[in-house]
Amino acid sequence: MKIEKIELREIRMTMKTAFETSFGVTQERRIILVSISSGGVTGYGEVSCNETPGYSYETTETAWHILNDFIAPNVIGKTLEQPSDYQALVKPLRGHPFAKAGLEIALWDWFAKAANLPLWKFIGGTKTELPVGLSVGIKKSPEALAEFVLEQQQIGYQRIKLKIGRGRDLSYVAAAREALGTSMNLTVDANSDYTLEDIDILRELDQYNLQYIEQPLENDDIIDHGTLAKHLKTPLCLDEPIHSAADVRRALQMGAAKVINLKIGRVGGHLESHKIAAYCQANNIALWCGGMLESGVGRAHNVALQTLAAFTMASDTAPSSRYWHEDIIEPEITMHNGITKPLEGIGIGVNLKHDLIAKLTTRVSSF
Ligand code: OSB
Ligand code: MG
Repeated sequence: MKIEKIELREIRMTMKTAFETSFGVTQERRIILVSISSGGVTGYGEVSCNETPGYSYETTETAWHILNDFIAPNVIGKTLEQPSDYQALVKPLRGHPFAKAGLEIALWDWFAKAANLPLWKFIGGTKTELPVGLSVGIKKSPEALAEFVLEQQQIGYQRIKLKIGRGRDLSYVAAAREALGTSMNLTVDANSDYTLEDIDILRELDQYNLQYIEQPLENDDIIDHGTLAKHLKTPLCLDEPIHSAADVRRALQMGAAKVINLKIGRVGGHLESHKIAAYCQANNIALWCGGMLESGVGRAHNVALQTLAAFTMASDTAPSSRYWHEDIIEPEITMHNGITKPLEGIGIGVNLKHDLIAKLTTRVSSF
């Protein structure tokens, strides 16, 4: 295919409720939608980094800069035989995986549509029942958290992950565990709020029978997580420092993680995601797909990815209605009894609501 047209479009979407993590509060999302057209077929992607450099150094603004000034001008007019040909075009650009992924995943959607296949089948997915976990932002008090997670458990989520931070940890986890009972899959995500000096607090978490503790230490660390793991019974899960299959290999070598949270944007797209999935499967590392408060476009890509057999734990693909009054896709992502199913339409399997998207648009750049 020859890339005839690329469109970058920033939209603003207001979340139903604010989402608080150890690095900040999100209420309004700024999302870049990427579309690629060729031969009458259009593929769609989304840049899923945050607005502020709290989770990653990338922001909506840096991704706009990288895509608009470097990636799109270099990719327009090029001919690709397969989605992986894109890698050679972005190789000279260091870092910025979320920006790179926005366009890369649109290419996968295009190639799947051109092959007349749903994306999940195009990438070799086989799972048809995908367990859904919920990521719960930090709440005002342990009591408020306990009440909220109980409601969510009744909705059917198969795993509940609590965002924690220093000073907002043990009493919250204790209250949630008490409310949910002993058998519910419960996890915590610290988004890098602790250091090795907090080892005593982190050891206290062992008593709550957590499925894993996600990213307690620095965002680019693998080595200290290996040290910490020796002091804990609870398995560790890495999120922020994993950008490639090679990073997963390093984590395994350091004993730093038994579980990996894979986010398509953080690793630069589908191709690296598939390599990580294959590596985890071959090495018995538990794997699940994380969320970045995406619109339905990003979530549809996440759903397709999780159909790979390597995904062994519930993923953060909550239904559209959890975050949005109205999502930008139809059909919306739904969940029944804690399960979401792969989308059977071709490509990402959803249509974009172009009228709604036009109303949410703040800027457009066309190539
Ligand atoms: O650590 O998983 C995280 C959102 C923004 C930044 C980091 C994270 C998150 C989430 C969102 O947990 C979960 C979701 O999209 O459902
Ligand atoms: Mg995380």
